[in-house]
Amino acid sequence: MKKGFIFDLDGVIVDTAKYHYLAWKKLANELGFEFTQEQNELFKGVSRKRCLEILLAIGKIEATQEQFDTWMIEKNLDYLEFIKNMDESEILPDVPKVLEFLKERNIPIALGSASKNAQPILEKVGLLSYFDTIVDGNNVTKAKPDPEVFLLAAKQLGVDANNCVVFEDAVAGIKAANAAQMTSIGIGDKNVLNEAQFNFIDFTQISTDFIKNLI
Ligand code: B16
Ligand code: MG
Repeated sequence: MKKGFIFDLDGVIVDTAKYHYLAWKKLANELGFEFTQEQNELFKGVSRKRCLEILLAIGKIEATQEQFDTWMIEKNLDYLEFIKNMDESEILPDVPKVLEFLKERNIPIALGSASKNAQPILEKVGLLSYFDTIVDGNNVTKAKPDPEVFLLAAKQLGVDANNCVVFEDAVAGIKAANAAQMTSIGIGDKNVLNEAQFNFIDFTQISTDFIKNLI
């Protein structure tokens, strides 16, 4: 039985949430309201468009389509500026160890992210070559919790969905993995990610024996 492994990006491989937060906060402040780290939790795994809708609801701001489009672009330009100098030091602990372990065993690896900036981020941190395919916000029409992103990743890996394992840090991502009939592994707070089949605080807690059992 051929197995496949799918990794989310933000919160699993790198912590880009802090840069998304800075960019959204800058926009909120320009529009005249505060945006807190706590509110930023709602944005994890959520598409850029949906994030702006939530942000404007928080600020009680009504936007024309033109303003909405301008603010989407502005936020992304600021985000790109914040991530400009990202490098391998921003990879979350033990992620390369797990990728290497899978690679040595010829296990197909995919990225399954909501971000439209996924590929340049993987390049910046030097992990791009580990991935056999990348499915991100540029390739899907339905956002997580819809399983589209993971089903497409499985298809591109040539692996049956029920033989795929997904690492996710967002509730919507765990729901998407479960809806795709995949093995869902929550990375982060197990009380938040309580729908995941397995939970770990981060990759340092995942043993090679655990991965071997999944293969
Ligand atoms: P972009 P993930 C998600 O990444 C982030 O968690 C989420 O906060 C962000 O809004 C989304 O990507 C879109 O990102 O603006 O770069 O297209 O966790 O799915 O890897
Ligand atoms: Mg994530």
